Amino acid sequence: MSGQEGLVVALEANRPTIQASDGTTYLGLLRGKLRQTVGQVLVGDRVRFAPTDPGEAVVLEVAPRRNQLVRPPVANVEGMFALFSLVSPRGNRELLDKRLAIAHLMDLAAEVAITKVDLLEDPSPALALKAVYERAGYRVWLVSAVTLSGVQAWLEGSRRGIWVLTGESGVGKSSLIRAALPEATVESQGLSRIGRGRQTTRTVRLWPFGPEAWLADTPGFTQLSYQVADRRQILAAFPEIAAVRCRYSDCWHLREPGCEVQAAVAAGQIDPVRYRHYCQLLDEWYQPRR
Ligand SMILES: Nc1nc2c(ncn2[C@@H]2O[C@H](COP(=O)(O)OP(=O)(O)OP(=O)(O)O)[C@@H](O)[C@H]2O)c(=O)[nH]1
Ligand SMILES: [Mg+2]
Ligand SMILES: [Zn+2]
Repeated sequence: MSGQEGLVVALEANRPTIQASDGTTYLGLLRGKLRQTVGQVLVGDRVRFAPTDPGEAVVLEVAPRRNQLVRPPVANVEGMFALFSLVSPRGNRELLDKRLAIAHLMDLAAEVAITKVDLLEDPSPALALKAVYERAGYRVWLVSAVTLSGVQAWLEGSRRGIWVLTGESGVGKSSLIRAALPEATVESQGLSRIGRGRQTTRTVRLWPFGPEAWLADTPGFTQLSYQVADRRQILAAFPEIAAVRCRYSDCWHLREPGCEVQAAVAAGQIDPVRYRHYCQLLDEWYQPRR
């Protein structure tokens, strides 16, 4: 098929902004026939398009999606940065563990970033938290969008594809993007400041952060429920718990006597908060097929 290939980097009033591989952007139009077959285009869609008027293009084809998040609406997501702050406002560990579990269930790579470390008088709680998530198998970064400490190291983590920044409103997603990618400054502020006191992000937008790598600034990652038909999926989503060889092969590690996981929690080898969230999600997200 003719046309050029591009990536949908933004969507406003249902019109995609398409970026071609040479960096040129076009405001795209989806004709009725294509809209009937693919429905909506999403940020993250790979499309084939044909330029029409200067700066404008018509979408010819939308490539099949690897995956698709609903809230925020982004397609073809490769990984998730779960942002967490210990202060201003203090984050909720349950939401952090839910985000990481959802990443696993959706087959996304995941890393943790502890934000606003400039506000910590004592760094030890942040270091302790870092150790917990590293033991669980995640890369963990300590960053500040104010002093820029840790930002360069975080950026150099060599990743490909589309990565979403997730975390509660106010955790510092947009600030981290602005700190890491100064070229994102003007536009992201423009988008989020119109007529509002708070700078809450309202639209999804992709920013290049490496060769073939994109960061998505999204409004708060609100989809925090999930359903599994097999409880083993929940166990697998807590890698440090799944790694323990229990004496019973079919142990759920709840209250079974002699369970090695419970022993590891008691001995401080598994974080009790993570363990509690595992038990909770085993209940909350399990939906037996009828
Ligand atoms: N001291 C300090 N303040 C920060 C840091 N990062 C963000 N902030 C502040 O925290 C507030 C919220 O930051 P945002 O970047 O808008 O948060 P967000 O996650 O994008 O929030 P939503 O768009 O509402 O989801 C702003 O007032 C920032 O200035 C940081 O590293 N250090
Ligand atoms: Mg924001
Ligand atoms: Zn067990």
